[in-house]
Amino acid sequence: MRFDILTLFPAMFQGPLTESILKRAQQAGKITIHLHDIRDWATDRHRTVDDAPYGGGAGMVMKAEPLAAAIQAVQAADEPGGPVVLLTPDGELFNQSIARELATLPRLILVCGHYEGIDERVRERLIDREISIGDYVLTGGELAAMVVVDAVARLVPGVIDSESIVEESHSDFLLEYPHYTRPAVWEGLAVPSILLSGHHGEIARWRRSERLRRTLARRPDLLARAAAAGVLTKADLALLAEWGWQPPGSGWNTDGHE
Ligand code: 4G0
Repeated sequence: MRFDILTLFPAMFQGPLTESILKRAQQAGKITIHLHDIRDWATDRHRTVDDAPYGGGAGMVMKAEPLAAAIQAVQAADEPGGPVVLLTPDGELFNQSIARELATLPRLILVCGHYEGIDERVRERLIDREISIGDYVLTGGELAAMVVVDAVARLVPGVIDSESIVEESHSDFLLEYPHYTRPAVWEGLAVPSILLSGHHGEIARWRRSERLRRTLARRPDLLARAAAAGVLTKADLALLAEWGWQPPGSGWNTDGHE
């Protein structure tokens, strides 16, 4: 898969993209990441990329011409084309299912906005999709683009061990069970004895109940989705009922009224 990143600060990407798994994936030819400095498409002496907003107000807006020229040049530079995605707090909330969808594409073109955003006409004409990594504002789209590249790249076949992808948190709405490695006792804290027992059936049941316990405590919203998706077994539901949890919206009102 090919990633193109349009940014005013290409140097910000040295680090996250040149270390560890993303580095290996690039060396192995599973992914390529192409950085493009939007300022290279500015035409005036000062290489201007932003300007004051029409109508007044705080901050600056990314100018249409350099940004549009950059997007069009990068899109045309190679086959196949790919969707042009703007990272913005106004976008659709990024999640694992969007990451899976994007990982099926041959190419993704990511645009990192700065200042108060980009000229609306570029958004209208050239942006295919707008993604937000969460409900907070960053100084630019770069960190958001890195998050998207990382989450998508690891799903590209051959980038990481495929077993870790199926088993991971969020693929089946339950949080992960707790993990332990040696030593068996650290600072007086023992590893749960079941994990040292060698009883594989009991270990699997313990891990399942820990996943349910954690999801109930931290993300009851996910538990409701797991129930709705039908991924909870009778044993799961019995355990959850012991803890006082009932699938929401399952119908009967038990408060004695209506
Ligand atoms: C475009 C993404 C880009 C518009 C980018 C800001 C947070 C995210 C930027 C704006 C970003 C995110 C309208 C402020 C750059 N901040 N949550 N900052 N506006 O994904």
